[in-house]
Amino acid sequence: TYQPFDWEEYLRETNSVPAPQTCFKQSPNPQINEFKVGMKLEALDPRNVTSTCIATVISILGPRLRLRLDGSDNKNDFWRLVDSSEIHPIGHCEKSGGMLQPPLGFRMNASSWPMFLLKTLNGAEMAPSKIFQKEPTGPKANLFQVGQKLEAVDKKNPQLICCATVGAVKNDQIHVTFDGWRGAFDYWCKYDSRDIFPVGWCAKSGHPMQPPGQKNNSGANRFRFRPAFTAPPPTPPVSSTAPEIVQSPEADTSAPPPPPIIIHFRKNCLGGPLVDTSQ
Ligand code: MLZ
Repeated sequence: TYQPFDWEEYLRETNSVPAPQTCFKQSPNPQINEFKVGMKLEALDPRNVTSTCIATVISILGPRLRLRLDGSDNKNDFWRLVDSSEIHPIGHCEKSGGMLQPPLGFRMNASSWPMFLLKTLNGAEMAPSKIFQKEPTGPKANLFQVGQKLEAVDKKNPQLICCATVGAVKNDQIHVTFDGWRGAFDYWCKYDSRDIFPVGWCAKSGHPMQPPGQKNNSGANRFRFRPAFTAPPPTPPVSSTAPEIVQSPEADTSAPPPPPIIIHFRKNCLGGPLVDTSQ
């Protein structure tokens, strides 16, 4: 059985606080997902946002839809919330004076697009407009603070929503860092990104949540069990004697320094063919 992540315990362990709901462009109440696998809708092409394409629901996780553009391949699926402003019922584009476009990387000749579109929509199950939800209004300013916890989409594995921390705040952006993972997954996004959620969002909306990673070296696991105050690292001992002797990092600092090595030069001795005697 699926064990929901225990945020309360984790916040205690890490001595941290969640970013308040008011920071996010997310509905405070969970969105009901009435979409079904196979339904068709209109979606902006994520790789070319000026064009509206036909998309099919491939799978469903909580209030999120895994979408694939018709005529595209299966390597460019993307996820949208049921209250995304980037999805609409079929007919919306035409009503607003636009035309449905082939997706970037349309696998057929562009000239076959009109016929492809006709065949794609013929007899298709179209998502009814009543199941599309209105996008919430976001906050007017960046209210996030460094150290606050949140749940965030892993853009490299976009089906995953993971335990994260605000690592930095700059103007209208925040740096999303993933707890227990090396920086490779971290990213900057706008404060009103639809990919970030308040603590508890997954549990409320029936979406799985990824607990912190287990990586333990240097920067990783860096948000687990972080004490409230971290003492600065100890400074190396300062030697009062023999300032000329520089010790290697491995040297045992408790041992007395070795005696100096004395090298004698016999000035009038020819050193052999490899020794330059001109200096
Ligand atoms: N299987 C992947 C998942 C990484 C998920 C990280 N999320 C922040 C991996 O181990 O690389």
